[in-house]
This record gives sequence, structure tokens and C-alpha cells, in this order.
Amino acid sequence: LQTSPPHLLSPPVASPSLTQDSQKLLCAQHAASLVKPSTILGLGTGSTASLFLEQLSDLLSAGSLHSIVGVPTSLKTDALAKTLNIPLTDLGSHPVLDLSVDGADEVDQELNLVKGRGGSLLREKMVEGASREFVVIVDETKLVPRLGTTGPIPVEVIPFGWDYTIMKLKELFKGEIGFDAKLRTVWDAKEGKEVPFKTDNENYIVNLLFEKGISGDLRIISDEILRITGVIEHGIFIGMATSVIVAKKDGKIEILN
Ligand code: ABF
Repeated sequence: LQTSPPHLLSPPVASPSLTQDSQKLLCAQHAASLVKPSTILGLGTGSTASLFLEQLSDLLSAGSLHSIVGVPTSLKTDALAKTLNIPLTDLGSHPVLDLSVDGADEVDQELNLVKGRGGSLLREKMVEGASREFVVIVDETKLVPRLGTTGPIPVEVIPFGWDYTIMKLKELFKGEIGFDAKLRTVWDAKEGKEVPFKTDNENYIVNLLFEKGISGDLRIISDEILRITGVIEHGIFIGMATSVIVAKKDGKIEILN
């Protein structure tokens, strides 16, 4: 057996390995570079969307982007946009938006999404559904073979009868092995106990948990969830994304559409 002498071995090629935060920044920068002056924008929520807002603000203050106006998808984004001096409007004034940019919790091969683990799914669905173009910005950890594999699918429900609504959701998925539906709670330091998480719309979130992800026809499942009276909206976004900008660990960008 012949081996190369050590001085003839090729040196290891240093392949960049970006952190998840750097990947988020990379896709946010890429999305911001696509925004044209005078765009009516849907402004997403979450850590990746916040980076996009910061990029937008930098372009605005550099004077390279003018006359854009945004519709925020949450109270948090509304507050952030105000601190970044991004002009805001609302859906009533602009019922058709040019472009929305937002993160996602999961993206499948058909570009269906799980959104709302941050709790803002209802406003996100309204704003992004009103957009001609909806660009999703994610790091590569968000790509999944099947929705619901890396965490829950959130459902926004009215507080009245929330436990009854959970029963109805459990009935709907009773054939699914390992399925569970749980009210999302947060620790309230003042009360010294867990209390229901409240959305910007003063509703509750029920987390649907699937052992191996959601199976079956997503449109049928979506309709069935929405048919439960206490349900307001769910975090499955079917056929809404027009493209997905994926930032990879190796520093490359992949565009899915
Ligand atoms: C929003 O932010 C949500 O729909 C989703 O839950 C979340 C993704 O957040 P991050 O970019 O912080 O991973 O888009």
C-alpha cells in the first residue's frame, strides 16, 4: 500500500460554515436587494424578517430606496418598523400589495409553509394573501420533507371554549398515531404560573403536534380545521409563497419557485 508523503497531500479546503444567524442575514440581504422603489410591501415577523427590515431601513437611509411603504404583520413588526423609520400603511388603504417578505418555520418541497410558531399567523396570512408576490426567507434548517416534522402546527382559536375547540381538533385527527393538541402557554412571573399565550388579536394558540409530520391532502386538512367554529386560522400556508430564498451553511443562496 502506497501513501503520499505528507508534503504532497492537498491541504484541506476551508469550506465556510455559516451560523444560522449568518444564514438568516444572508437571505434577508438578498431579499432586500430585490425591493424596488415605490413598492407596497408586506412586512413579516420573526428574527429573519426583522433582519430584512433592518436592511430595508439601511437602504432607505442611504437614499437608494424611496417611496416604499409597508404593512406590518404584527404589533412587534409595527414597533420595529417605526423605530427603523420605515413608513407604514394598512390593508384597507392598500388592499393589493406588491410584495411581502417573511420568514417561515418550515418549507416543504411544494413550497407549502408552516408559519406562526411566533404567534402572528393570522395577520401574516391576511397580509401575505393580499400580496401579488410573497417571498419567503429562510435558512436551510427550515426545509422539510413534510410539514409538522420539526415542531407544532399552530392554530389560532377564540378564547371562549378553547378546551372544547381542542376536543374538536383531537376528534379530527383521532386516526393519527401520536397526535396531540395543546394550548400554548407562557410563564407569567407576576401570577407565578403558566397562562395562555395571547396573540396580537387577543386570541389563543393551540399547537397541533404530529409524531411524523402531517400526512394527507393539505387542502382537505386545512378546510377541515377551518370548519371547526372556534378556529380562526391555522399556520399551514398552502400555495402562497411565490419563491423561497434559502441561505445555505456553505454561504450559497438557493432560490426555490
Ligand atoms: C414568522 O416568524 C412566523 O410565521 C414564523 O413563525 C417565524 C419564523 O421566525 P424566524 O425567522 O425567527 O425563524 O415568519
